[in-house]
Amino acid sequence: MFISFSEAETFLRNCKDAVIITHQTPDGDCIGAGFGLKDILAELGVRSRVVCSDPFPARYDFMTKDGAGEDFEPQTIIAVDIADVSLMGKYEEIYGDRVQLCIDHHISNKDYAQRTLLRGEATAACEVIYDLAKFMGVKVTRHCAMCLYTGIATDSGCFKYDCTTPRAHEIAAEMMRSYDINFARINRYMFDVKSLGRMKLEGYVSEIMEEHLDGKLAIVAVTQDMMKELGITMEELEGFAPLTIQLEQAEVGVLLREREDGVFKCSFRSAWDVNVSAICQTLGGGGHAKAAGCTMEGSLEEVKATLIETVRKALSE
Ligand SMILES: [Mn+2]
Repeated sequence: MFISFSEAETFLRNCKDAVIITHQTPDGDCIGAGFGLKDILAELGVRSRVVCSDPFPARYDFMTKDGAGEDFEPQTIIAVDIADVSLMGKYEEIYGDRVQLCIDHHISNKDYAQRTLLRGEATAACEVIYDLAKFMGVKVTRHCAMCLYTGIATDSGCFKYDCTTPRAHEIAAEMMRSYDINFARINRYMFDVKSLGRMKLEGYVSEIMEEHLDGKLAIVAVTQDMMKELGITMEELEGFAPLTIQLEQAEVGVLLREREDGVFKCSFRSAWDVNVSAICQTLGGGGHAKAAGCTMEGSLEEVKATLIETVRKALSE
């Protein structure tokens, strides 16, 4: 059931001992939303714990370093930035069928929770959470502001993607003005700093990038063997998807990453008009019109063939 800000406020003011679930392969938005909401709940006197099926990458330490929270038996189950229960990873089995509140910004949200606060037009889940905190009149601490800023900055590609709302800029301005956050440092760590392995991989990725469908589809496929050879992890590859649509002519770009179990995680990007969320939905995934994803099974060649055919159909529509 979709709910309003005031219904979400009533729920949060009356909850206790909350677990906040973030999605697997965590990014800046779900971590920022998780830890930002944890700070807001602390202001309300509610203790909470942030959980994730995968470890939080080191570059997000400034948000996570005070700890994910105490160990207690949760009485409240909250999900942030999670459109579908399957994205909870191992927490799907533990909490998936009893999520009491989901706060999200994905239009594709499956409404799996008892209550869903969804703002499909928001840049990031962090934008929804900031507006909720303002609506509730809850104090936003500097740490909370840094978390929420990070989610908005990362989901908007540093305020560059088409999904960036005027509100995202207004919130960023408020963050600078009122909370003295170190936005330049945050953005340096989110967008510029990379490992030597990753820098080398960028060169490699350019080399292995393929053009299909008269250059309208760019594919980069990275297998487990390649990751091992270059000493790079799945998480370090996060953020490579946008590189695919830097290619001149490309309308759709896909980054394929082979997981340890052999399944391919496919991250789609659209340069302009093609709705990649619709494409991913036909493949069992989802997301936004310009950034979406799915998983695909089979050999690399089979996966690529299916992918090319699916995108070819979408382009001819
Ligand atoms: Mn998000």
